[in-house]
Amino acid sequence: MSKQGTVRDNKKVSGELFTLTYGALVSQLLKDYESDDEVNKQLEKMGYNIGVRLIEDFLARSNVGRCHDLKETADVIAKNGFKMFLGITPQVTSWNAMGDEFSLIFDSNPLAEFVELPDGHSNLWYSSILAGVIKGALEMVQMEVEAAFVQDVLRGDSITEMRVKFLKKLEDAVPVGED
Ligand code: MYR
Repeated sequence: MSKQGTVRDNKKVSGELFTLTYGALVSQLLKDYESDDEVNKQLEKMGYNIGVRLIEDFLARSNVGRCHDLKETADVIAKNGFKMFLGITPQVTSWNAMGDEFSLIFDSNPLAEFVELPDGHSNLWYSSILAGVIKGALEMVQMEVEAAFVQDVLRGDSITEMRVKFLKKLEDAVPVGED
C-alpha cells in the first residue's frame, strides 16, 4: 500500500473511532439520565467545557485575528473552526433581520455518521455537544451566545441545522487579585 493510502486509511479509521466513541458517550448518558432533556444538557455542558479550552488552541493554530462583526465571526466558526477540528465547513445561512442570529447547516456531521437514534428518544439532540463547544469558545472571546440544534436529519428532518444567537458582549474578566 502506498504511504498516501496509509495516511488516508488512518484518517478514516480515526474518524470512525471518533464517531463510535461519541456514540458510546451518548449511549452511556442515556443510561445514566432519566430524560432526553437532561442528556442534551449534559452534552451541552461537556461541549462548553471543551469549547473554553479549544479556543486557545484554535487561536494559536489559525491566523485569525479579532472579528469586526458577527458575520465575520460566523464565517470564522464555519470555515476555520469546524474545518480545523472536524474537517467540515457548515454553511452559514438564514440571518435574521437584526443580524444577530444565524444558522449553521451541516451537510455532513462526523459525530452522526451511520448513527440511528434509539427508539423512544425523540427529544434527544444527538450532536448537542457542538452547540456547547460554540458557546464555550465564544465566551472566551467575550461573546455570550445561545446555540442549539433546531433540526437534525437523525430525527427525520431534511437538514441538520444549528441556530446561533448573539446575546451580549461580555466584559473582560478581571484576574483575581487585580480588581
Ligand atoms: C475574535 O473575534 O476574537 C475571533 C473569534 C473567533 C471565534 C472562533 C470560534 C471557533 C469555534 C470552533 C468550533 C469548533 C467546533 C468543533
